[in-house]
Amino acid sequence: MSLAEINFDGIVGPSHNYAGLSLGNIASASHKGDVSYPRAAALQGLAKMRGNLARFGAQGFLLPLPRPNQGLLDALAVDEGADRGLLAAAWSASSMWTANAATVSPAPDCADGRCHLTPANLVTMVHRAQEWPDTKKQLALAFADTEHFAVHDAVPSSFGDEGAANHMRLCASHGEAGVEVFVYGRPGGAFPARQHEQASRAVARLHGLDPDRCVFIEQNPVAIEAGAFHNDVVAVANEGVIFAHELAFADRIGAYEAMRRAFPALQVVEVPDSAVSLSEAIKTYLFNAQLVTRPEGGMALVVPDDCRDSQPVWNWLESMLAGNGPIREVVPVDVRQSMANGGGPACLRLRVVADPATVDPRFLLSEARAEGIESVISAHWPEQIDPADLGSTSLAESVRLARSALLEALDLTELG
Ligand code: SUG
Repeated sequence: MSLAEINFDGIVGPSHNYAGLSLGNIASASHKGDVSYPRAAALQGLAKMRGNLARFGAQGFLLPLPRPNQGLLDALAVDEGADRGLLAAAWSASSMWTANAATVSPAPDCADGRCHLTPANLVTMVHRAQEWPDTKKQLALAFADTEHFAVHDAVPSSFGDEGAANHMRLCASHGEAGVEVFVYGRPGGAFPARQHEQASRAVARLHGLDPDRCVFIEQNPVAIEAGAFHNDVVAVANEGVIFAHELAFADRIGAYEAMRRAFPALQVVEVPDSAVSLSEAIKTYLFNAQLVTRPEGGMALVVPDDCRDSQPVWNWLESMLAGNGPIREVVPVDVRQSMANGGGPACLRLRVVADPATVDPRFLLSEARAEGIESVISAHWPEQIDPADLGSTSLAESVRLARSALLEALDLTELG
């Protein structure tokens, strides 16, 4: 068994649009009503995957879910008189943000020695709550090898769960047992706290994690209020390193102490609010970065290229690189179509530590498969969508055909 970290990126779906559906997500609200470019969005995502494959190793992907979702339209009896937001929900391509697909505990952390995956119920937002049954179907196919994987149902919907976006793992190296850090929000603020503590604790129990190797931390309500609707907007971890904003956690000192008690070798790379304000961090998505171990050693930070447009953020990154810290390289990527809906490089990927040989190869990217995906996107993804067009029969038809063409090209028609 050779365990590796595999990033499974969500392929941006053909119905990608800006409907302003996520309360508390500033980018989503501020782009409400804009024309979207699904083809460009999907090609941006694919370019990121290809770059990471060439540079850092194993790369996987998950497919867009069936949209528009007729089941949701029927369940809500959406008609001419219904709220446009409900119609748009059934068209949402939000499953592209696979950091919210599931919480993943690698095999070395779990009592039964298997890698456990729990799809996130995403109950706080109607457009996201529809995802998990189809996500589960896909995970059960990609990780069908039950000797190595266990795929659960989502936790009951009384408790909101947002998956890996509110979960970090600390370890000496990916294949060794780690400490899992769950970050939850406390309800009561202006914006919803989407991750509930009870959901985090249920996932830890479902996965059979050792309680001494789990840490539960409260998100800073100030960060949620400023637009950090998920913890991965203000913090990211890889192996022994956490890269976080000073205001990420409710009790900053207590949070690092709790992590250190469980994982003494923790290295904290913290950005002070005086260098990069919370609002600048949320605007540029500095922390919604992929922190990855380089094959040659040291870590790279894959950041949105929006970070280059911000003097304070870019200055901070340059001074970090000039120092002696664990992050040796910064790799800007263009994911602007996703960013305008509040999804940066880290939102677009789900990390799974596994032996690639135990994963269904149809979900693993190769250069040849990337070319196949690219030609389907170029041929079938709508060039643009005006949110006013959602509901159109002809657009629905082309969105469905586009997805079917992708399933066929990847030999995954059982997901139809
Ligand atoms: O759930 N945006 C997503 C962005 C998810 C980002 N994921 C992580 N941080 N891991 C969300 O808020 C916007 C859809 C719209 O407005 O049309 C949206 O769902």
